[in-house]
Amino acid sequence: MSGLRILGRTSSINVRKVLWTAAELGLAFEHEPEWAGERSPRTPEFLALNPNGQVPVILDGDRVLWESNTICRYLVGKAGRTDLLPSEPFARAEVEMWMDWQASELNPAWGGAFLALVRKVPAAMADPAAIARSAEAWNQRMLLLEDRLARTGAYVAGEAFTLADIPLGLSLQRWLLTPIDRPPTPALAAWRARLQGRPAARAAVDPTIP
Ligand SMILES: N[C@@H](CCC(=O)N[C@@H](CS)C(=O)NCC(=O)O)C(=O)O
Repeated sequence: MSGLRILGRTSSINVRKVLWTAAELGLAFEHEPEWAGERSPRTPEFLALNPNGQVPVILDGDRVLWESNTICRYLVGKAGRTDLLPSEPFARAEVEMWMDWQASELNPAWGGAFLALVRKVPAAMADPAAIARSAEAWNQRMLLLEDRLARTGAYVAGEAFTLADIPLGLSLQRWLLTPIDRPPTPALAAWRARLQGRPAARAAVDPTIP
């Protein structure tokens, strides 16, 4: 089959990274939101695409990729959009640094609080101390991001919008829509307004989905 297919439910923040990136690039694609929704990603059919049994997965023709940040970098690279992911090694590494930070430091911090308070997973809801610890760790990392945005005064990697703004912008939305006590974050609020002004973000991102 030719064409780009994006597999995965829209409630997944990792799927939304890919949808937003595709919108920024103006790509034509087919979205299959039933995966990890009404269709299990643990079937042999899906596991043949991604042995982790997770979304997102993309098929670009008959070529398959998984890992959301990698998919976003691939799509941007294929489109030749060096404004979103620079070719100069240091500038590129700065963008990738913040993308990796989202995946490896920020994302694990919200686990307990998000699963309990938004997903309402019973095992997570049963441990209030773990929820409080997660909320505290999450807030601490969001304050680090607040400090970064206060310094750049614009976007995560500097004056211009880059690929780093996509995973982190979605992470900010998740934080704001999770019922925890949050410290004031004026630089994040100003950045969110800038992101929400982007036509691709308005088209691809439902601002009510945590
Ligand atoms: N590191 C992976 C994580 C993917 C992931 O955690 N996907 C979740 C949804 S956000 C998933 O598919 N969970 C299995 C399920 O919902 O059945 C990525 O960034 O793509």
